[in-house]
Amino acid sequence: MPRPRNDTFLRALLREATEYTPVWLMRQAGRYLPEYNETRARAGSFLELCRSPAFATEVTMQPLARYELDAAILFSDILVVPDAMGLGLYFAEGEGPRFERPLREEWEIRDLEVPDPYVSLRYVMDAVAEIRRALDGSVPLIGFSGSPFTLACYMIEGGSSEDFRRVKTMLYDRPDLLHHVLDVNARAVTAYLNAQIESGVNAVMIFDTWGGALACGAYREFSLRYLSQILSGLLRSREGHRIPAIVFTKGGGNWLEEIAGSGCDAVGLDWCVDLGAARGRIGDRVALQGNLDPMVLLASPEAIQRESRRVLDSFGAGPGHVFNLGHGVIQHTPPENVGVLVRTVHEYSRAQRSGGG
Ligand code: 1CP
Repeated sequence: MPRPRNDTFLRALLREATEYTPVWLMRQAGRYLPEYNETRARAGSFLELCRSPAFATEVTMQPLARYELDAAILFSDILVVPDAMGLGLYFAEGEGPRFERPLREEWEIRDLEVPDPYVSLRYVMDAVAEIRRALDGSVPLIGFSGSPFTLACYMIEGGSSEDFRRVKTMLYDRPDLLHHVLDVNARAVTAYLNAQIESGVNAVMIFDTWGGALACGAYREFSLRYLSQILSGLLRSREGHRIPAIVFTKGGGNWLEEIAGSGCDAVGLDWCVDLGAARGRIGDRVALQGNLDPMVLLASPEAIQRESRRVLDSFGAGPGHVFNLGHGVIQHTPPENVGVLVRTVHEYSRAQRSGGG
């Protein structure tokens, strides 16, 4: 498998020089795109999109047909892993994800097993192979997983939560039990990401969306430790090419040095940190990905240009930046605004490199 023709994203993750700053967006395929909603209606449901390699390929490719994005991201969801562990994922209309069998009893936790990704998540590996064929060597494909802690939040709460009270009660009352869940999750995520790598993804990203909800010491013990465990077990190259790993802890601004020391190649940043300051703290060790506030995409083209230039100026000259939002594209985003953003990032970062920015 040769490297993609446009490998700007991969080079930036490895802190190599690039002609411009590469850009992709979390949730670049999703409900803000009318063609996504059309495919989803045809598929019948969101889970059918994920479970059918043909539909997953179709929606993965949709944002790439519209915008000059520098990477594709596998269309799936972090919650397919606990589903493969037998928890029974479903989406109640308008309610977000839920599990039929959340972890409530100690025996349910003791019974958890690491799923074989080639068996119960075969459809994801088939999607990876089919997306690679559709991409035809154009841009890199990003594989992903949730972090052990973020997955545990959904597995223990039974769905989305505002306060994480069940998982936090377990953390303080029965840390041994939570550690058991996290260890199983870490082994499951390692096997799952390695299977994605063997199936053809060019980079991987771990979404630690709820790590930032933890108290300071608890973050180290219950999230970061398991991120490091995964990173030490990942296949880091395929056919002589490094497979970079990105860690994104939303709300992790306090712990950037420690995240950078977890063994990852790049750190994802939400919009609460100053990119230039983050670079000063860790940018000589890892690449940085982020960090525009997703709400900027609801504003005028002028505001989008101004705010995306501000992010590029904040990073400044030199390699090691992948432009992204600080979290996913929201549903209410006008699709043409994403085009404004992608064009601005490409044009302005080229000009920056030639001294005109
Ligand atoms: O109704 C629909 O069509 C479903 C909306 C949707 C989409 C488009 C969900 C349900 N998941 C996804 C896709 C998805 N999820 C991707 C696709 C690739 C991309 O284009 O980026 C990715 C990477 C995810 C990852 C994901 N799922 C995360 C981590 C990233 C993040 O956004 O923080 C989390 C927390 C989830 C859980 C989840 N799945 C779906 C929703 C609405 C949620 C969040 C629920 C909550 O707020 O707790």
